[in-house]
Amino acid sequence: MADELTPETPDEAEQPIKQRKNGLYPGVSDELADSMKSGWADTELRDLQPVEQAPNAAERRAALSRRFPGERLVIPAGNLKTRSNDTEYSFRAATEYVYLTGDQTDDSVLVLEPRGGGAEGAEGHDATLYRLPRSDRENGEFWLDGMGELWVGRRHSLTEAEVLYGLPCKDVRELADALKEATGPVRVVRGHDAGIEAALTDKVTAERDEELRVYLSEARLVKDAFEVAELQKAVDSTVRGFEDVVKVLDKAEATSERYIEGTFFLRARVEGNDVGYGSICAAGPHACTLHWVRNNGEVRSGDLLLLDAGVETNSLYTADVTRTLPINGRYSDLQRKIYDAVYAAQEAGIAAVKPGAGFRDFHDAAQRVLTEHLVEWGLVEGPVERVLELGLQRRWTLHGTGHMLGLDVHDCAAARTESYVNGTLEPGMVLTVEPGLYFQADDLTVPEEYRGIGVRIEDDILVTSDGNRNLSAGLPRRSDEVEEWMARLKG
Ligand SMILES: [Mn+2]
Repeated sequence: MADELTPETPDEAEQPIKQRKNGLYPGVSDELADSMKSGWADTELRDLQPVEQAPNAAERRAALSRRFPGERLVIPAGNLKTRSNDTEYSFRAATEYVYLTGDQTDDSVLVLEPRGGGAEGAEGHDATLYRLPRSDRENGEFWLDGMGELWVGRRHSLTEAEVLYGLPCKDVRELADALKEATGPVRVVRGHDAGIEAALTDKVTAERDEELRVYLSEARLVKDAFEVAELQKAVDSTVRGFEDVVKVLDKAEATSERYIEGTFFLRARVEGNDVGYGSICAAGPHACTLHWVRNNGEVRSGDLLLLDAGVETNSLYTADVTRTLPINGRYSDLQRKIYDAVYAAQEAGIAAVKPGAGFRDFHDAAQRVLTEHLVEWGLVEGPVERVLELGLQRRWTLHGTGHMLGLDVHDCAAARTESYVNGTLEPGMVLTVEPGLYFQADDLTVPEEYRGIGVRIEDDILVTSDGNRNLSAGLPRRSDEVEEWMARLKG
């Protein structure tokens, strides 16, 4: 083994790709190779405690086990993705894997094995976490392999991971072969680990795998106490990130929207894992581009800034908040008129969020208020009922009024229509309420002064037993309160 990894005469073609791609000098003497095998302290961590959400993850696995009795279930964390040449994007574990384990380690795979080989009468599953062990010092992989710990950082040993996640752990490098040999029904969460999927290619069907994905999406519709607390943390960091942005608007005016993106990102990286999605830092007419993430535009006094951004916590729960701010601290009359209409629509939407209400109700409530204003302003011919029936308001309202929020910003996206869009709100659901009005810069159907104005207000709302709680109430929403808040921050 050592000879293959430490050739005296470098033969590039014979070397593992990962070894070459980190640019390690391949000529390694036997003496150096021997030296690198020993002289390292024992660093095993022996006083670890389970991660906070380990009991929650165990309950989720138990529910999953009940839904798919007798079947082998394979849930990969995913692998690093190449950005360019030999650099990779920062890793973000698959939501399904995180939800069921509390772990975020790349190349790991959770497997639920039916007890008794799935035989009639056997109940439940045994869960195993397959993951990369610590790098071997004997064969040199820890410093000669691109995935070695010397390059990428220390990993938890399998024993440490067993304590952290409350699951037996095995070497993931044995998993593909084991899956190829295994018999019986099996399902895999697709789209995260091509190697694992290749090992299962003859044993799975798209339809059955989709049922697993749908189940794991619907299971996340109602959040537990840990998840609600994490979402509140994400929102609280996001509030601070918005305050950071207000304080540097003069610097953004001197540079570009990128200054806003960078400022918010700093808060996200210091207090959390990352931003939960690309920050939309849309000044002036860019506010009318719904997913404006180029963020390379000018920031001008007198324009609005639509900032749609969310911090993702270290446990990977994300906020999703939007404020539309006057860059100079004060809305113009027309900006305020449009802003106040969106605010009224959001108020109506939030009021419709309560247990037992339909998921569509808050959307309908907000759309009605927006439409009433559009008719009142003479932008579309009434009556309001006719406009709503034909959906004519959508030229300016553009998108749905909200979505579930959690580990994914658009959480539970694979849930069936009957359990989500046509479903009923329950305590523990967390969703956004985010109406908007957008007048495109080239929209000849509206008066010229409207053109290039876009307003969205978005908050993160928890359904409670008697109504709802606005998790992002820490950020002012009413136009006069936004102005006061900005004045205070700008000092
Ligand atoms: Mn949103």
